[in-house]
Amino acid sequence: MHFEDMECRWKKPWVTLMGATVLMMIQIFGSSSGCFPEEKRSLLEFKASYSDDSLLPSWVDEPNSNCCEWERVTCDPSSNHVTDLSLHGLYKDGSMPNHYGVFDCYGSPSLNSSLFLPFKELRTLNLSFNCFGDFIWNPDNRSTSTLETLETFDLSHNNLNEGVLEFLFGLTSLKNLIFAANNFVGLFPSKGICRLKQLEVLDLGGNDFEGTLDICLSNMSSLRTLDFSDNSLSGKISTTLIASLVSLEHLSLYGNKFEGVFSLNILANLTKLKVLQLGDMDSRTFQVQTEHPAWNASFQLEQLNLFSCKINSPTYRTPSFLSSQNRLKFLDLSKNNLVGEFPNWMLVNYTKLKALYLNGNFFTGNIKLPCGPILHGMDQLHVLDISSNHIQGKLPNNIGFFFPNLEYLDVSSNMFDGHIPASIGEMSNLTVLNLGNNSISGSMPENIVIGCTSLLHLFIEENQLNGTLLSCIAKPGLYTLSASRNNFEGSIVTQEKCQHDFIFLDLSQNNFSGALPSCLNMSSAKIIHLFGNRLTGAIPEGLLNSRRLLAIDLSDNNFMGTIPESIYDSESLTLLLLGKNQLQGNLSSQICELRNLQVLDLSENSLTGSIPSCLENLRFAGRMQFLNFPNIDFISLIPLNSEYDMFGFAMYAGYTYVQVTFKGRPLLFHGNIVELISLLDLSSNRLTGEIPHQLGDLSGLIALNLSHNRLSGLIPESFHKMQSMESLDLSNNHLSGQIPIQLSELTSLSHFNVSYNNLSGRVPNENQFETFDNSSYQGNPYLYWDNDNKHIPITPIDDGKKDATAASYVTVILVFMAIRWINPLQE
Ligand SMILES: *[C@@H]1O[C@H](CO)[C@@H](O)[C@H](O)[C@H]1NC(C)=O
Ligand SMILES: *[C@@H]1O[C@H](CO)[C@@H](O)[C@H](O)[C@H]1NC(C)=O
Ligand SMILES: *[C@@H]1O[C@H](CO)[C@@H](O)[C@H](O)[C@H]1NC(C)=O
Ligand SMILES: *[C@@H]1O[C@H](CO)[C@@H](O)[C@H](O)[C@H]1NC(C)=O
Ligand SMILES: *[C@@H]1O[C@H](CO)[C@@H](O)[C@H](O)[C@H]1NC(C)=O
Ligand SMILES: *[C@@H]1O[C@H](CO)[C@@H](O)[C@H](O)[C@H]1NC(C)=O
Ligand SMILES: *[C@@H]1O[C@H](CO)[C@@H](O)[C@H](O)[C@H]1NC(C)=O
Ligand SMILES: *[C@@H]1O[C@H](CO)[C@@H](O)[C@H](O)[C@H]1NC(C)=O
Ligand SMILES: *[C@@H]1O[C@H](CO)[C@@H](O)[C@H](O)[C@H]1NC(C)=O
Ligand SMILES: *[C@@H]1O[C@H](CO)[C@@H](O)[C@H](O)[C@H]1NC(C)=O
Ligand SMILES: *[C@@H]1O[C@H](CO)[C@@H](O)[C@H](O)[C@H]1NC(C)=O
Ligand SMILES: CC(=O)N[C@H]1CO[C@H](CO)[C@@H](O)[C@@H]1O
Repeated sequence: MHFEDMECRWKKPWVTLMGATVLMMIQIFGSSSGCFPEEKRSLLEFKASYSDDSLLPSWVDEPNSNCCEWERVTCDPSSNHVTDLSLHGLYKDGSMPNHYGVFDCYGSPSLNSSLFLPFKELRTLNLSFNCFGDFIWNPDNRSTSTLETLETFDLSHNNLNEGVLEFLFGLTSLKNLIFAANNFVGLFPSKGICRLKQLEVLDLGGNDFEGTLDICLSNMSSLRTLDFSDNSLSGKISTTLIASLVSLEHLSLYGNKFEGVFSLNILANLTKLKVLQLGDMDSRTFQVQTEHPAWNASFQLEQLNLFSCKINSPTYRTPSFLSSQNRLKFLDLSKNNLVGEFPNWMLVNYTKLKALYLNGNFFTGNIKLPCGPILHGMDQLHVLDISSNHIQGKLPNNIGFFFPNLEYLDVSSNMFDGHIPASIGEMSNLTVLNLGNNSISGSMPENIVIGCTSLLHLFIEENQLNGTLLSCIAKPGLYTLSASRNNFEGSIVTQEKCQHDFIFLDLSQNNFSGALPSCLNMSSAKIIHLFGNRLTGAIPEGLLNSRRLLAIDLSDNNFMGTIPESIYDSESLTLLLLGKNQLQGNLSSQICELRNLQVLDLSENSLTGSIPSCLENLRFAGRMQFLNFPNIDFISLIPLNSEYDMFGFAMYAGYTYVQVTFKGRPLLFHGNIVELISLLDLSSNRLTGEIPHQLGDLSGLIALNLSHNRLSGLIPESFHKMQSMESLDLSNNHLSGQIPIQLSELTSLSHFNVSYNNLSGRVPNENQFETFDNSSYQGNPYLYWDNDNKHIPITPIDDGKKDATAASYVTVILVFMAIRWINPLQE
């Protein structure tokens, strides 16, 4: 029988006859078995503050709807009062950072605290991850006993300011206060907070509080968790305070500006301590001392973070108390300059370890893993980072059997030699493998290509690997392949595998050869570096058909034919380097569609036609920083979201992106940031016609090289507007007329070359021009100087040398940065 039929039959006889009775019954049940009307009204008002109707569908404004049965609402079964509201993550974008790594809170509602005042028995209120920016409350209500039953209040991951803390005055039962990752600034509000003596959890991490860690906290004798990580607290960490918090299980103070020596002996009696995080202080003096005075730990840690703490300076010895900490699950001692033999014992004794970071130290010696009967050694370990040490020798052959569940392995920037162990192919959960910058030789084992089924990011650059890389490049699902500066050879791709998922592909400076198949399709790519190989044939349209392209470097190969049209759709393209090939055809004005170009190098080809005047529309923004690596950890350690675009953010934010915190989110970051200068190099082609005066509007351009072409006409006067110009090379053309006197306004100019043209008239000697010698002008017989003391007449001696100054500007400064967010595998 159909449900609707039943309902209809039920209604017909009863509604007319018993209408009054039914109404009465609804009223009776509404107050005894349903929820309280004022609580229900508040909830509906809360829902209404979101204009999103699809939100909280069970919360309906109907007389017989019991709000105790609504989603995210829990009531006390006997009193029918609401006790628990789990209203986290309601803002639709609030759970994922946006393109810029911050929570985009556009259009999020205000949080009206009055809505929660009617709840007489509310114990838990979770409003985290909601993007609340405004908190509305009435200060007159402070003294009235409101929410006096509230025990757990989670407002973390919103956009609120410190004004919210005043609201806490009335919350006398509060035990768990979790206000992490908001916009609280100013001095730590000890007056408010220290009244809450019964607090067990105090989490204000990821804000921007200043001042010292207030001693008044020592009155909180029940405190289990104290988290002030990622704020701006300074001064010495009060040892009296820490020693008095005898119930402490979790102490997080990393990412502040604390100063002075913090000696771990004061923790000796905190028997319950499980989590200790002190790393990454923005202060020159902060250091952690573990050996003096002598002490014995009465705790067994599960997490220890001492990232960048100058541990035991100046001896830099590995903390000895660690030998008894066998319950560790997470250990980060990275960036401490620790010396001595690599602590192989950690890989044996810490059987519960999930993540081990020992990178950025001076550990020496070899990696030794016990072999024999133990096949599966550390099967809990997911992350192992021992990069940037001085470790030598071979990677152990059994590494893949010993760490079968590794997801992240980074041994880069050591002195490893020998072959890549085939057993790495046993690590079927490995997503990131970084072997870069070692002395590893031999070929890429097929086992890895076949066995590492989860591999997304492979880094093997700067080694001595050889053989072909065909099957590796063809590996399905690989997002990152960084294999530059090896001795690989042979073809890159074949007809059999045309579709690739690469976001980052760097095969530069190897010995790859052959033509690329025309079927190639790399529609996800952001960065493609193939420079410095021996590739031939046409550049396939599909190599450059990704709309998301940011950087292309195909220079120094033997590519022929014309520049593929597909490239002109890549609106974000920042670097386009096709120099030193054999490209032909007219320089198309379509190039002007690449408005975001910062570096354009088409030099040393056979391009014809004239210079498009529309080039003035390009961005050429002076100096900027560019992330030359994908944010591998980001992609791998949080749920992969294909819409999430780290690059757009990193490109324009440069260093500031260090400050955009992901606030306690489990992120790690490694990146190479390249500083780029605006460069336009069209030299050594067959370009004809005049230099468009519109180029003068490229005021951010730092280097312009149009030399070795067939350009004629005048040097545009408008060039005096290129105020950032440091290098200008117009040599070896057919330019005539005078050198515009206005060019002497280019006060940053340090390299200037107009030699071998037909220029005439007076040579400017004002400002920078005083510093240029004859070599800038030779081969122009009709040029003369006012007072000819320092310049001898110019004789046309063509030594055939091509000026390389501008080219060397391309990528100047490599800044390596490693930023880490702590807690990646917190349970
Ligand atoms: C906040 O909620 C209270 C109680 O429902 C209401 O009276 C008040 O108008 C609201 N304030 C704002 C600014 O919406
Ligand atoms: C609040 O909700 C978030 C998101 O689900 C959760 O991570 C957090 O643990 C909750 N807070 C409390 C105190 O349970
Ligand atoms: C602890 O609380 C007591 C009683 O309220 C107060 O007298 C004392 O000053 C507090 N201690 C600190 C260190 O704030
Ligand atoms: C730890 O407890 C022992 C014994 O009670 C005591 O001697 C020592 O001073 C305490 N250490 C600290 C740092 O409080
Ligand atoms: C630490 O423990 C060892 C062995 O139990 C003991 O000999 C030593 O005196 C202790 N050190 C301190 C400072 O308590
Ligand atoms: C590692 O554990 C073994 C056996 O439990 C122990 O003998 C050894 O001292 C430990 N090594 C270190 C450095 O703590
Ligand atoms: C890989 O991960 C899955 C789930 O994430 C897990 O069940 C499995 O045990 C892990 N290890 C291996 C070797 O597959
Ligand atoms: C490569 O490793 C060496 C140490 O082995 C280090 O000095 C150098 O900075 C590393 N290079 C890069 C690019 O990381
Ligand atoms: C790779 O290099 C090794 C030496 O490291 C050499 O023995 C081997 O022949 C080379 N293989 C290829 C394919 O060039
Ligand atoms: C590159 O490969 C060719 C053969 O394809 C070989 O003749 C040449 O020596 C190789 N160059 C380098 C630098 O290994
Ligand atoms: C390239 O691949 C993308 C996505 O896989 C697809 O949408 C597109 O049609 C392909 N382009 C060509 C020319 O095959
Ligand atoms: C719940 C409660 O006490 N609300 C009071 C807050 O303050 C305003 C104005 O002072 C009162 O009108 C409310 O009753």
